[in-house]
Amino acid sequence: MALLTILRYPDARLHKKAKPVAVVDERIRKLVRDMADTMYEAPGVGLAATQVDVHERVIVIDVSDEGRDLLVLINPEITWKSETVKAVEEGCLSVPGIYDEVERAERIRFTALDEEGRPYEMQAEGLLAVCVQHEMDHLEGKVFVEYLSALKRNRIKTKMKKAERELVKA
Ligand code: GNR
Ligand code: NI
Repeated sequence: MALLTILRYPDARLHKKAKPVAVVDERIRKLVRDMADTMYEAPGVGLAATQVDVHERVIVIDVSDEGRDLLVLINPEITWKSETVKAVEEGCLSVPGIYDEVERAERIRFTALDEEGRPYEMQAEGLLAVCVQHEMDHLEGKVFVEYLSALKRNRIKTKMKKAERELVKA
């Protein structure tokens, strides 16, 4: 088992746009395993490769109660979004301790490849729909705090930088 380091906001590398995976091979399957270990250990319900400084389009999600229902999304594309949106409180492993509401499409359909490179399509609602949209934003270099007001975002930046300094001192 290998745990990866999760980048913390504000880190410029969180704003890099991820490139599509060309072939789903053993290297990608190892990345998926390490990302899943890192997500479960955190613990979190999702993790995008961008957060572990790998700029390829790979996401792991597990929104199950017991936490052993891993969903792997490689090169995901949203093919449909409901017009209805819902504001849900979000958090992010790259912005620990910060929670705020973000409006997302209530229901989505998406396509992706699994860890064997097989294409699939899925419809999602509830926490899964929120999580897929949150993780796909990471692949575009977007962190959820960018939906908040500049005032809130600047407060969060200051708080995160202070926490970072405390960590370095300790
Ligand atoms: O663990 C996580 N919980 C969460 C809760 C509400 C909305 C989105 C998320 S994703 C987050 C893990 C994470 O940062 N993924 O990028
Ligand atoms: Ni996140």
